[in-house]
Amino acid sequence: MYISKSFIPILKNNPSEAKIKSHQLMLRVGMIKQSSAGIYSWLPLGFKVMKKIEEIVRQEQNKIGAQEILMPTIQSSEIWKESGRYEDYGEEMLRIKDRQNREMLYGPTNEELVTDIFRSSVKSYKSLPQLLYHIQWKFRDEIRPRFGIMRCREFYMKDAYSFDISDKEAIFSYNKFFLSYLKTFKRLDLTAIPMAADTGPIGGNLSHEFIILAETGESKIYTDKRIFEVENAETKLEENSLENLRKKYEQFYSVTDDKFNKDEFESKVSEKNRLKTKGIEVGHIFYFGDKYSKAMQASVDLPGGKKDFVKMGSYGIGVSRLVGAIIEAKYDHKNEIMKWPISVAPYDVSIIPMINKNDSSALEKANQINSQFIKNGIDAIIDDTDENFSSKIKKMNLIGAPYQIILGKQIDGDLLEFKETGQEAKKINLNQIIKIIKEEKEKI
Ligand code: P5A
Repeated sequence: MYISKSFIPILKNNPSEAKIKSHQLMLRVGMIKQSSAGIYSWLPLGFKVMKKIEEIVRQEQNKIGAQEILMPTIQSSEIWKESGRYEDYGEEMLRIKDRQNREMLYGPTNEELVTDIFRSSVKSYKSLPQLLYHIQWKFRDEIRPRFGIMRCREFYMKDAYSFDISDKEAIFSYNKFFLSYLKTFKRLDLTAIPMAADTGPIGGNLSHEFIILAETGESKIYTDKRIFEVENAETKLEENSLENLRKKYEQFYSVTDDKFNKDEFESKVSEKNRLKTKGIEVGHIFYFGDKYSKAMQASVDLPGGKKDFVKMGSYGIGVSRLVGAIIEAKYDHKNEIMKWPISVAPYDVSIIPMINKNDSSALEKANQINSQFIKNGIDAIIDDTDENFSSKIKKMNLIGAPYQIILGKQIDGDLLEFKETGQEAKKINLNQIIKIIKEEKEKI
């Protein structure tokens, strides 16, 4: 793709209204455009990254046996009245009336709607467990939307729901999501720490937030540093293995603000291991038993003829928030360089030829390289403009493809100036470059 033909509306300077890096960068390189307070359009660069994140989230949901559905954004108030949350949800819920004067709403979450779907078709314990998820826009009329897509009103969420016959089985489902979340965030090159959290308006008594450390995050966290060393590589999708994994994390004190207790923190964590910092909540999982199934009469036949309400949990990932969270985690402030993890990068590599009016040989070389890249499934962006070289490099450093090829005035035979964005350049040939990039992509 030529930069001159792409829809990447780059700003010369950082927009003054943006307070944190992710918001600044996303506006600066034209990943998003605000349409009204807390509501954004996603432009090609931002949309590409978000879709790649979505796909990784989807693959990891499918791996634990969750099935994808798609529920609508607009819901009827009736089911929310059944659960009792229509009043409770308050002003964060965007309420709408249709032409028949029926009360509708833009879904802030889907516990009610999925319970309604479940109860109308599943009648027997034999069909359990069921794990259903969808990836859909949500609307929450936040009082103070801020930091761009980090806390906005319309946002893209993966929300999953589990239905089980007993508490024991339901905790098994909960733990599957627990593992799946660790794996998902790892593929995004993020270290997300599960922390005991409050359940808020979703309800229940077991909940973990998945937090990535960032000074600009909105969640205050208190944790034992040793939690960062917990490994999950050996965990199997079996009840005991998953239970052990959760215990490995839970042995270390690690909570968000709402659960914080100073005495407990100081008695459980030695001074050298105490970490009090801030983070970004990228995922949140809940177990709430029969809170919704009882209120909405979602029961199944048990062996022996009795009936019982199904035990449910719900599991959210902020897919759109993750775009900003990755920037907060990866942006190099000192050198003003963004380097996206290759798993979600908008382009794999940028090609930066030096072009002037009477010499287009570097651009021709860029085209030749790109045709080899296309054959090898490598997605490149070429700066085909005749801007000065240093501003071209600055621009590509912000766009953040993880690799760069610099084509200066002289090209040294087969050797090309190739670098990992932000690192030292080295001279290697095109086949070696293709090999490096392909190997990195295969690791995704
Ligand atoms: C779990 C799935 C729920 O809504 N119901 C369905 C449960 N949980 S949650 O914690 O409230 O949200 C899940 C994740 O969505 C992201 N998120 C947001 N992203 C951007 N702007 C917002 N205003 C916003 N609110 C929530 C977070 O990543 C959160 O973990």
